Amino acid sequence: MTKLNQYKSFSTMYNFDTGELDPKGRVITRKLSHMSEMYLNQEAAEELLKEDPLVYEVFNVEVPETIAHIQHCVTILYPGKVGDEYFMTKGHYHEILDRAEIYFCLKGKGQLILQTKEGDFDMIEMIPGSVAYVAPEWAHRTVNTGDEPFVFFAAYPGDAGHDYGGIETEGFVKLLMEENGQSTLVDNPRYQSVE
Ligand code: PAN
Ligand code: ZN
Repeated sequence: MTKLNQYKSFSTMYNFDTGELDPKGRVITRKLSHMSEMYLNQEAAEELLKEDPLVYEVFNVEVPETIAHIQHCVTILYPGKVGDEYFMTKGHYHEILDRAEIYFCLKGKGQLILQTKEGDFDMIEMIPGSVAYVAPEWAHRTVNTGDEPFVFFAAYPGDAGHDYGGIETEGFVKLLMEENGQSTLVDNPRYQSVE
């Protein structure tokens, strides 16, 4: 007699026009008011808060948060700037630090910003087709450097979790700003080592 497996396989539909998943799953909606203090130019942030634009949405397929499973989701990061700083995700370390992740860019363009607690920094360009590997122990944030939504699919171990802690208050070691029409990395004056 065959024993029934406790797990069930399934699929979700990615919509190439809207960038959304169907079913949408657990949706995270981040407006500027959820993260306005993370941008360098606080005067520009205050001004933009009157409209409180949608910065990004995440459509999370719901699977158990255990190592047996693989979390997967799509993020739509909208175009825009706060002062000269591009719209970005909050960014995080994984709660279980040594959990890696894969990002696959589907639409638009941006940069994947990476750093470690030891102070290493890295940046990977994301265009449709780019498959980026976020190695274990690296914090990661995406930035939309284009003028259309930047959409990417992500997959990571089920138990990884998210640690926004130090990044929420100090940010990343460098910021991506637009200077003379070019995206330029600048030192983040608010950053101190998270040690
Ligand atoms: C991604 C991110 C998503 C939103 O799915 O969670 O793009 O970014 P923040 O979580 O930094 O707000 C991921 O890296 N998951 O692990
Ligand atoms: Zn992650």
